[in-house]
Amino acid sequence: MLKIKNARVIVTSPGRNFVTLKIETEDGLTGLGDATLNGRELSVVSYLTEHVIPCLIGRDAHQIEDIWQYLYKGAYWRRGPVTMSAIAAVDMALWDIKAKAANMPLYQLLGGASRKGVMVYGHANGENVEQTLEEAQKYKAMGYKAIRLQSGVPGLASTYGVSKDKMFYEPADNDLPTENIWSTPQYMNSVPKLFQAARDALGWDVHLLHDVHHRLTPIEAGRLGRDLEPYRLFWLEDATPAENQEAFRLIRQHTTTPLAVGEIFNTIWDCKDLIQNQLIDYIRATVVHAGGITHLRRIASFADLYQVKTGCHGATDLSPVCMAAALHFGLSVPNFGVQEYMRHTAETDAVFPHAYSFADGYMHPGEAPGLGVDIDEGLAEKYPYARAYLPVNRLQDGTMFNW
Ligand code: EZ4
Ligand code: CO
Repeated sequence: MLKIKNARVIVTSPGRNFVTLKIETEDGLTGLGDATLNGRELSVVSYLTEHVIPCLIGRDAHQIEDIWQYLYKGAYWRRGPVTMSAIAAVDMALWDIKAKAANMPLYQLLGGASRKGVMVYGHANGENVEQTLEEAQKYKAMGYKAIRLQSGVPGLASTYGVSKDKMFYEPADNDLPTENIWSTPQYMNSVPKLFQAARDALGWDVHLLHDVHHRLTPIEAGRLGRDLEPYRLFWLEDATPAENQEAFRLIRQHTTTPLAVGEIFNTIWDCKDLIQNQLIDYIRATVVHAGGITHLRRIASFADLYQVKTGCHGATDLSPVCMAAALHFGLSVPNFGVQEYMRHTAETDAVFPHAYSFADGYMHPGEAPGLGVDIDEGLAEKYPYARAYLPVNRLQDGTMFNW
């Protein structure tokens, strides 16, 4: 028995907000879990502090599955991003503790390494095609095997995925939501040109990815996928919103461009139909927003039956704690596809010292026992929480749209 003595939530903002759960056992072992929900951070803090932590004290930290079921079934109110991020944080922290108790890096407890490293993709973005490809060349030079390309759309003042601060793209940028303006026809015209130029400039040896960020209807997405077929994308991400999983059937009927979706999914129920009907190729659910390592493994096992691979979300709003968890998961899971990797700022890396590393396009979680991530609480205190929102998006006539 590894009795849980204490648990508390640490909020810090070294350039952006992060919520971290720290669990301590009576034997002095500690575990960390990421609980960051971008733009809605304090709702998870409150869920953990007011409702979850009191139920954890005195429990056996070794009983990860039972505690997961207790928090999921015991709340009565199932699923949803706030609940599942809170459960994820507990789950991550408990796996961290169990692996430290075993004196092993977590991936060893998950079945051991299935590969040498975790292939990651970086984000190249620019105001126009030329700038985007210049950025992509930098990623290629750093050894990346896979690169996501997002470019400004001619005629639109701003576009999802394009920022000034290239390595640390940060969408949650304001004390109140920033407003963007969107035009689907202008976007649809610009993307194939970007990828044609990209193949000319970068060649065919590098995987290229693109994120539509939920902005097309299924039939528009079918058209874009078809237009992009000559450029052999690794994947087309979030082509249409997925509340209606059936929507992806229409896209599938029109294109062989591989499809990825799921960074906003919270449970296996959000992707069950997509997976069992083979409507997608990559599932992007990630540790922090999909109920932790325990639940993500369940999603991945189910996906494996249908040859759907993993492609975990890994933007800067997922803390280094989640990044480490994703790397242990990615190193061990049989149906690994790719891992998104947006680098954190130096300030964030200093608050969360970690064992994981990048080399030649691959990441490795390292050999430190547990997740291999710590939090420097003294340093964390120096960066107080600052409210920040993701942008919103309107059509040119003012109609509220998907961001
Ligand atoms: O908009 O992480 O693929 N990555 C993405 C990200 C998400 C943010 C939301 O918090 O789509 O940029
Ligand atoms: Co995305």
